[in-house]
Amino acid sequence: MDANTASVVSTNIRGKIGIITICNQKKRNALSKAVLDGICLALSEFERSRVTVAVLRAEAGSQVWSAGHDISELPLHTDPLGFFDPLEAALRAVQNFPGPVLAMVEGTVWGGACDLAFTCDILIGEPGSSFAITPVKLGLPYNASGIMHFINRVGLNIAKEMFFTADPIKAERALNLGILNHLVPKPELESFTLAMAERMASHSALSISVIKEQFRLLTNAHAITPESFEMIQGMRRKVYLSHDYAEGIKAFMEKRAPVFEGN
Ligand code: LCV
Repeated sequence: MDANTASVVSTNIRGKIGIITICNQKKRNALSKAVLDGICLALSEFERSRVTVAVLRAEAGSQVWSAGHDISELPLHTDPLGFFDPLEAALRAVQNFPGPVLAMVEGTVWGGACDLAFTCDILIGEPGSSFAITPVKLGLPYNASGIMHFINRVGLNIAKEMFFTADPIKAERALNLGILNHLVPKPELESFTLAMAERMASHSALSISVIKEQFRLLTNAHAITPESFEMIQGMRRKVYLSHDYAEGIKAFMEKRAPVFEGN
């Protein structure tokens, strides 16, 4: 990891368990390219080091697990969530890591960080955890793979509510909806998460890796015609080239409410 990445992501290996900590609190752990590259590099390092279970967390005491994509790095006039973009690469790195990735969620989760947490295999939260997906606040066209992550995690109705309202889902409801696997008191969050990681690490990593890959293939298996794919891309292009998207980013940077005109 280069100095820039290492300044916002730290890693720690304890036997077969690898811990990735996002430490960018001054920007509320926003997912900058450096953070996202750090997550990818950490997972690659874990694989080389024969780590079989990963934990993704923020620093202890964080009020915000992650504020989502670093808005200052969102590109204008091009797809902001392209296949090779840092967030998408990190989401695939989590899915392709050959072992469970546990999201240890302390604090609130926003936007692309919600997609990142939902892409993890297990989510463990504390009473201050909440989850919000927020493209409509920026006028941003989320992408099909990301929408599928939400449908797979919470089902169609709740996924639509999350996307159309951008409202945070708080911890208790997140547990009831199956977003959280477990909701534990904040002081127990780390010990509970690491104990589960230890149990997973004590089992056959080979068996787990093949079962995890089958989960990925089965949940991603949605036939879509080339024409439908091209229609999705065309619709999304209209949005990311729109006034609304440019206005959404500008408003955030100017710390004011956006004025969307629907074009
Ligand atoms: C850059 C930030 C950010 C940030 N980027 O602290 O979902 S999608 O499709 O939209 C996707 C593209 C995506 O993920 O977009 C980002 C979605 N995220 C959000 O909408 C959350 C934006 N952030 C917030 O609402 C607040 O920052 C929360 C509620 C997370 C925390 O509020 P709090 O009052 O504790 P501040 O807002 O004062 O933020 C502290 C510093 O972090 C920066 C923010 O600009 C501020 O910087 P300055 O100190 O330089 O003013 N920051 C926060 N989030 N996503 N920068």
